[in-house]
Amino acid sequence: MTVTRGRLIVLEGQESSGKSTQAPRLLQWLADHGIDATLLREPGGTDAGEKIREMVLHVPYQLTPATEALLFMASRAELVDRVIKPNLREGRSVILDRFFLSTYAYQVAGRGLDAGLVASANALATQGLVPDLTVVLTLSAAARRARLDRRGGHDKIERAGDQFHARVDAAFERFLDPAWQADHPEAGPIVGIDGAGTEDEVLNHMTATLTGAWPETFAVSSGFHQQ
Ligand code: T5A
Repeated sequence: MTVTRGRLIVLEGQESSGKSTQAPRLLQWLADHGIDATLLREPGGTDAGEKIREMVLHVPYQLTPATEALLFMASRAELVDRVIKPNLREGRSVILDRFFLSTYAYQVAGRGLDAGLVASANALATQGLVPDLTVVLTLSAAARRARLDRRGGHDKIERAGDQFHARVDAAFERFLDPAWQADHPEAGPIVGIDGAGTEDEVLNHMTATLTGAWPETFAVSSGFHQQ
């Protein structure tokens, strides 16, 4: 029996844009359409990845930008090889809360690392795995700050300052440009969705985007088809 490869759907965007709120809702929506999927997040998802997550987000000492980038990519290499690729091969789709666009946004645009060097290191981590679709949730800086303040408990990157986050915002906006996507085939198709609505509104936009991307899948509700 031929097993159809699952699809990799990535959620991206700034802190508090709503990724972790929407990811389980999207997982449920896929299940309601008969699609077997699993939810993963970066950094993390493996034993090594969880240790790296603690180190990169919560230790009190400073890391150099290169160390920070390499740690995110080391967690990614573990997750891609040990978890994501096996799931996709077995026909299970993966919803991934952050992937390498985060490294491009935070470590390249935010911290100022060289884009080409980071892309090369990232290629080692991803082993050529291209997302089938990336959804970038967008949210204004003011709305983001209000959500972060309501929630409290900021990690190291959330505390990085307004100018840093403005560069990250600009990067996520740039990723939506078709010309940028044409120059970055490793990223696959990327769409932006306004994260400012209610949780239901945002989910509806996301599911409409998936239905638009794969009408044959959701028309018959029978699982993803190989293209
Ligand atoms: N990072 C990560 C890098 O620098 N480089 C990398 O390569 C990678 C992979 C990860 C950090 O690491 C950085 C980026 C991050 O700074 P994290 O905690 O795993 O940190 O991820 P974050 O994305 O930062 O998690 P957040 O929780 O901050 O953001 P989310 O998941 O986008 O937001 P969410 O869903 O948790 O919502 C935040 C708050 O808003 C509310 C929620 O209830 C919550 O309180 N909310 C809404 N309120 C009103 N209306 C809605 N529609 C709402 N949706 C959510």
